[in-house]
Amino acid sequence: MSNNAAEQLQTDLPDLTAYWMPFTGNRYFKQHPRLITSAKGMQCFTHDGRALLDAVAGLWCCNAGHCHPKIVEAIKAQAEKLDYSMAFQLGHPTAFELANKLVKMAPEGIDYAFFVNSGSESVDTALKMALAYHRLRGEGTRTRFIGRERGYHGVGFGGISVGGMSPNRKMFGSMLPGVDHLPHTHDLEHNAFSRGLPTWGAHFADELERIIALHDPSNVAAVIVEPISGSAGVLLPPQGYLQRLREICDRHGILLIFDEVITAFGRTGNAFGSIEFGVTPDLMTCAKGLTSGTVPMGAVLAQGHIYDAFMTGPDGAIEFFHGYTYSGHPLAAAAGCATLDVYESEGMFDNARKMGEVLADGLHSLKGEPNVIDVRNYGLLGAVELTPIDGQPTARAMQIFRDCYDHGVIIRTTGDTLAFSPPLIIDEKQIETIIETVRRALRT
Ligand code: PXG
Ligand code: PLP
Repeated sequence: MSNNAAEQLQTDLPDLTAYWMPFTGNRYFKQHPRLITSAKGMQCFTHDGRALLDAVAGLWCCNAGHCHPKIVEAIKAQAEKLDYSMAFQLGHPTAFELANKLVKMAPEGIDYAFFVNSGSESVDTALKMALAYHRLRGEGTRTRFIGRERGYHGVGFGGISVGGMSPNRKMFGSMLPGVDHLPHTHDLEHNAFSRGLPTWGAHFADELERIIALHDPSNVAAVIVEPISGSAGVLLPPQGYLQRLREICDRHGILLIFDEVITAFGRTGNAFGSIEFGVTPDLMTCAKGLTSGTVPMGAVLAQGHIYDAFMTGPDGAIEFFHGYTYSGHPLAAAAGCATLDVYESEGMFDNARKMGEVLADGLHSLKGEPNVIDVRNYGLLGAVELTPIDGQPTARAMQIFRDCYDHGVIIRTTGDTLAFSPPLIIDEKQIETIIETVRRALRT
């Protein structure tokens, strides 16, 4: 593109003043705007006419690639037919269709889907379900939750309370009472550069016994963890760890909630992390890839015994006083149905598994590059951890992010970790481009 054309595009920028951007350095951004104006497949196109390879699938969500024609078509058709219908006491067919498709895809024993609009809402909904479940069964003293350090469960008050990301918590007072946290499972000394799940560290799960004993099991409602922590930098569960959490919860009548907002819909090479790891939670949250990021939507998936506990009052009475104006929104439901269909018809989970190996090879080949202190991978998820610059945490990773952006690749950073979670449609050549762009940036 000529300089003139690029300048022309620059002047087409909207006024950036009024929008208070989420999780963004607003002042820096508005001086150095990076706007995506269109996207297709693996690529995003910027306001100044550049094409970028998307190594994060938007924000871990566009699993089917951007603007998949079948998903776009389904949204258009739904918008023309039914824009919205009352979500409480009335229904519409597409939401039921999506719930059926979802529970078919979910692990054995998960039979019900409750719709929400985001991962954060799915977490708050699951926590409320857990509290009400125990109360309905006459165990109303079970009100405590156990989350995990470095867990990310969205930004609702429930989610930040059980979550373990300090910056997301520190400004917001005491949050939900009665929450405790497991230790995270990240250990560079024993597990640096593990390929796939680390073999060392299942004993981190035993901390749960200690925490439960401290509070007494009769006071504990649920344990919530991500099968793989995504947002904190792709922290993997040691082999056997999730199984041990399940066993301990079962022993004490405590519900296990898996937050699968990132790990669901092919990220691990399987439909859900819980299927991949062979551990079925009582409740499971999901969002993001449910509609491939096209229309906001999340869901809580529940085992039959949870749903059944609610279905006990008089006929016609509301069983769960909870829901959102846009629960099961027609456009989101149509997008979800089309998305689950293309995952299946185009073999995207299989591709994710296959390409996951290529991504793992590529990422682990970065061992030995300047400042690389760990590489982690599972399925189409990966992370490269860097030594922080003295006194300037996060600055090194931000430098790499900006360098990659300038050289045509969008990556994600969290702390001083680079994170990778590309659309499931990625091919070998695109993975190579990502790896070599990162390698170049690390050497700069
Ligand atoms: N749970 C998990 C496990 C998540 O990863 C949420 C809940 C919240 O979802 P919503 O849709 O409310 O954002 C998430 C979201 C990042 C990043 O940079 C991660 C998320 C969202 C935005 C950025 O790692 N995860
Ligand atoms: N605030 C007010 C005043 C409302 O009327 C509603 C919904 O009716 C909400 C918040 C919640 O909105 P939503 O259902 O979209 O979460």
